[in-house]
Amino acid sequence: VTGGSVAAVDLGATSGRVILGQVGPSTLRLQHVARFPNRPVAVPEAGGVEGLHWDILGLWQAIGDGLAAAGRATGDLASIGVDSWAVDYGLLRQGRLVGLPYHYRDERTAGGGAGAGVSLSSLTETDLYARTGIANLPFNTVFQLAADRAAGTLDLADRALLVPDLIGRWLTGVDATELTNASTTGMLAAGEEAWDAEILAAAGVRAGLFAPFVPPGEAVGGLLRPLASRVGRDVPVTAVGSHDTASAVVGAPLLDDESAYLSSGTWSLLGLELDRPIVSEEARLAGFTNEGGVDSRVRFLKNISGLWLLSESIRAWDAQDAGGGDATRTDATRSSDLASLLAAAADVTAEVPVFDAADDSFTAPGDMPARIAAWCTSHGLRAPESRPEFVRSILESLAAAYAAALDEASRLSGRRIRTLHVVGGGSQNDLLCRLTADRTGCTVLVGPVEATAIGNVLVQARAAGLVPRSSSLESLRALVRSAYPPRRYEPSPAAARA
Ligand code: LFR
Repeated sequence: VTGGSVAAVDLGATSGRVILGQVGPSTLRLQHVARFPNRPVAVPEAGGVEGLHWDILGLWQAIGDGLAAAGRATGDLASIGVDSWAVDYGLLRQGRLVGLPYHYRDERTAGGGAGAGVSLSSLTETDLYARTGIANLPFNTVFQLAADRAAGTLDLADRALLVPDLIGRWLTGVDATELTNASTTGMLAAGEEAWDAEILAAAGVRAGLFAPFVPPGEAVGGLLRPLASRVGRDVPVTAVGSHDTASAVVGAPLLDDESAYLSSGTWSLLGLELDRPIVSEEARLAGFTNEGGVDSRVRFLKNISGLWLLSESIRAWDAQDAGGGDATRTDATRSSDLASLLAAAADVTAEVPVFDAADDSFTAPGDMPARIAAWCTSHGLRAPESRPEFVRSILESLAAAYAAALDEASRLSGRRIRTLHVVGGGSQNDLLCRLTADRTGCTVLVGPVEATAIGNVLVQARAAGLVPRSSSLESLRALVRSAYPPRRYEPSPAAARA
């Protein structure tokens, strides 16, 4: 075991990256070799928008360039792995894309899901949860496929590939369905590595539409010719936790059973790593999901909105300012620059409303401050007034949602939780970390920021033998902890957990 390099392709909410990981038994170093925008494309039609789609071909080109750069940056590239967000997919017929892959924030499934809009014959929300353990989010693949069926496009397809698997096909020529991401379709039997035949039938999905499963750590195939020569050698593509959150949980340096994780970015994914799913009605009502993790662990977590609330608010304010804005505001309250907004939010002393950050009404792109204000008004709360108040209200609401979700996770699993590991881009938000420690009463251990890329890198490194192939997730996390010692926030004395 002598170490070497692997390349992680990570397609995130605003950008895609190719990151080299240098890994050895006691080494873990990342080097960014390419960064490119990942902007969903709103395709217009008369009177509105046809749909919100992936810019999949633009990304593919950028990934090829990034991998070529990775090949130039190192002489010993041992593997490539791809991750992205969950649930989205491409439909193909005889290898050709049937239409543009949809982005899950497209409104075609808004307000949908079992029991509303999209029906899966006689399967109720309770049935679906008991069978899959997957929370009923309107954009789950199963509901998106139902929308495709209604539009007639599903019938055209002979193959569906989740986005990282679609990239995998273009890299290697091999179709596979990576298991952690497959769990987010809402069609896998809970705790098993098999489709639920009844759900497939109810959704009108033919057995065989999806490719055979591949677990994280297994080889997908070798690079196809033109790309292999650009990269400089025939590098194997390895399945990783291709659901970005699955990779982030690998990269979260959890210490023990009293540790929870919060993957903080566009979304806040807060939960526990378990050996077995919890599919009780109570867990369903609390909004918890049981996604597939690396090494067959279960990611028992809740989807809470995240810094999306803030980034969409800033987008709305920028648009207002470009249109002339409100001349009566002082400079500090007019700013839409993140750093100054956060500084001003830290100084807010007025009481701000706490709204339900997990509410579906905040999922689609739009005027977030207006939606937050509407939520507050319809729940009898005074809406925030200034921009700093909105920002403070968003961060307080996120922290409050984390505290509530931690209590639920603890109650449902019977575990006591003392430590919350915050990883991902949102972990850089100092005010949010502070509010999180105070509202949860937990010790908050922060970092690494790049947990997703690290999880992607480590699963490949283990498969390639750059660290012992027998390494447990615990020993991979020990490597993370020593390479990226976490920053610590303690709750203020009045807030500490009893
Ligand atoms: C985070 C994430 C979440 C998933 C959401 C939509 O990036 O993958 O885990 O629920 O995006 O796919």
